[in-house]
Amino acid sequence: MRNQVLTAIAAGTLLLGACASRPQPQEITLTATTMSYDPSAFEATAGVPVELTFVNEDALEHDFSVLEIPVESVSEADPMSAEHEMQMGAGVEPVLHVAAEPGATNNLTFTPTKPGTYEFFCTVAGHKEAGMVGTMVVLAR
Ligand SMILES: [Cu+2]
Repeated sequence: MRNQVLTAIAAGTLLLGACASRPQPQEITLTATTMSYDPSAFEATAGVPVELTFVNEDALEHDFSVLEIPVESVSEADPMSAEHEMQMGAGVEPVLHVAAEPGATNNLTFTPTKPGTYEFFCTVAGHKEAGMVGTMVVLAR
């Protein structure tokens, strides 16, 4: 009897341990204002899903793009943003991209897999040059 109780406790502890090791998504809200991002820098953790909420408070269309970054499980809530005009060289496709119309909000979920410092920017013509650029720091888990 006593052994059965101990076995049950041990199994319960194992289950708790399994739950604790699954990473909770990191929720990040990034706001586009007049030709800038707020915040202009944020941190993420490698191997932990990022749920990015992109809020456009400006009167112009904006996006959040990262050209090169090792990621997995990328999904964009509103695929309309894939169709918006990106002012990039032919054949250049950012790994991460989410756009929002003026006053709109869009979402992007992704899991960065490699620690490092990555630049994000707006692909609309002239916006990066006007200051729509920021830094995402991916920390080791
Ligand atoms: Cu922009």
